[in-house]
Amino acid sequence: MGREALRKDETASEEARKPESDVPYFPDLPERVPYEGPKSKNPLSFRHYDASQTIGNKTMAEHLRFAICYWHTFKGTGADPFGAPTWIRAWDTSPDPMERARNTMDAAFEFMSKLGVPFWCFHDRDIAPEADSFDQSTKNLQAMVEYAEERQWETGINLLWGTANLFSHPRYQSGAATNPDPHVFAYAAAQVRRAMDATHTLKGQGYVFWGGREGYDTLLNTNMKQEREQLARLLHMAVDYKKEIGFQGQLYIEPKPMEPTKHQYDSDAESCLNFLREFDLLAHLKLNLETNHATLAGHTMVHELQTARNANALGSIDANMGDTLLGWDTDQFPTNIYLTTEIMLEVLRMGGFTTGGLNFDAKLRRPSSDPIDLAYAHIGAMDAFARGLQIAHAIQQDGRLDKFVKDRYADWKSDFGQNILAGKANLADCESYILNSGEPTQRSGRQEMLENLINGFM
Ligand code: XUL
Ligand code: CO
Repeated sequence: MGREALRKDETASEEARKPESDVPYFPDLPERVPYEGPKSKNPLSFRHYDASQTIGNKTMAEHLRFAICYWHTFKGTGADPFGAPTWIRAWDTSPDPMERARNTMDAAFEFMSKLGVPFWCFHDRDIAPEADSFDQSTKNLQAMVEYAEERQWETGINLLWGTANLFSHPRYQSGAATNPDPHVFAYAAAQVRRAMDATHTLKGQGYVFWGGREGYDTLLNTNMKQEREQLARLLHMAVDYKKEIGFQGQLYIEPKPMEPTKHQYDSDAESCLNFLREFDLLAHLKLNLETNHATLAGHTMVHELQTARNANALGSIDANMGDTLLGWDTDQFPTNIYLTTEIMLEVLRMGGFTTGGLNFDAKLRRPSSDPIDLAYAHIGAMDAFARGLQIAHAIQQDGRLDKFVKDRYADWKSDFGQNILAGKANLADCESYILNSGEPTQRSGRQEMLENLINGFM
C-alpha cells in the first residue's frame, strides 16, 4: 500500500491519478502551519512561535533550533507492554521494507516542512531496515541516506544529529560497547562507523551516543570496572574516526539513569562528566540532556542543564517531559510553560545553542491515534518553547533575578573571600577571621519572593 491510505476518499478520484509523490500523508495540514498570534482559536496555527520574530539578537527560529525525532514520530506504533499498536500509519504499511522506508521518509519530510521545523534527528535503524547481514544493512542505510539527501535538498531541512541504535536488536541484550563478548563490541563499533558516515554525508551538526543497554541488570554477573573501560574505548574510536573522515559535527553523550537496564553507566550529567574526565574525553563530547531522563535521575532539568553548563559541556536538548505519577520514561510532549521558561533561561545564559537544538524526543499518548495528533503535539510543544523563550528573555532583560544572586555572593568579592577562592587562606586564617569578626549575621534566601518574581512574568 502506498500513500493513498490516508486519503479521505478511497475511490478513483482525480487525486488518485496523480503521481504517488503528490498525494499528501497529512492532507489536513496546510503547506505551512501559520503563525496567527495568541488570540487565535485555530488549533492548527501557532499562537506564540513566529519563526522570524526577533528576541534579543536572534530570531525565534535561530534561538530554538527545533528538531523532530524520527523514531517516536514516524516509527512509533503506540504499542506498550500491555497492548498492541494503536497508531496505524499509511507510510508504514507496505510489505516491502525498503518501500516502507521511502514512504516513511516522504511522510517525515512532508510533516516537518509543513510545520516549518528546520532540523531532524534519526537512528540508523529508524530510516533503513536492518537486514540479514551487516553488509546488506549498510547498503540499505546508504540507499536511504541518498534518499534523505534529496529530501533535505528539496525542503531545506537539515540534520541536527544522527545516532546508531545499539539497543533494539537481541544481540545487544547484554550491552553493546559494554558487552562481555568482544564480538558484540565489534558489531556495535561497526554500526557506529556506518552511522557516523551517514550523519557526515547528511551534514549532521552532531552525533549522539545514548547507551541504551550500557549498564547492568545485576552486579552478580558484571565486571563494572572493565565495562566502563570498554565504553570509553568505543568513544575514543569514534573521536578518532571523526577526525579521519573530517566530520565537523559535535559528539554528544545522552545521560539516563535506568530503563532499559537497572543501572545505566551514563546515569546523569554529573556521572557523565566524571566518566568523560576519567577517560580523557571531556574535550571531545558534550551532553545531550533530556528532561524526562533528568526527572528519572531524581533531578530537575535545570539542575542537569546547569551542571553541564558549568563544565562548558551543555550541547543539545531532548525536549520532552515526564509524569511524576507514572514514574517511568513517558516521553510526553513539553507543554509546561514554567518548565520551558526554566530551560530557555539556561540556554540564554550559555549564550544560545551552537550545534545543538531542541529535539522533540517525545511521543503521543497511546489513544492519540490519528496522524493529525502529531501536528497538535508538535505545534503545542513549539508554542510552549516560544512562550518560554519570550518569558526567559524578559526575565533576563529585567535583571532582578540575576542581580539578586550576584548580590547574595557579593561578600566573596572582598579580599578575604578572594583569598579563600584563590587558595591563599588556610584553616588558621579562617579562625583568625572569626576571632576578629564574631558571629555572621543571618541572611534570608528569599525563595518565596523570587518565586513570586518569576510568576510576575508568566
Ligand atoms: C531513549 C532516548 C533515545 C535517545 C537516542 O530514552 O532518549 O531516543 O535520544 O538514542
Ligand atoms: Co533522547
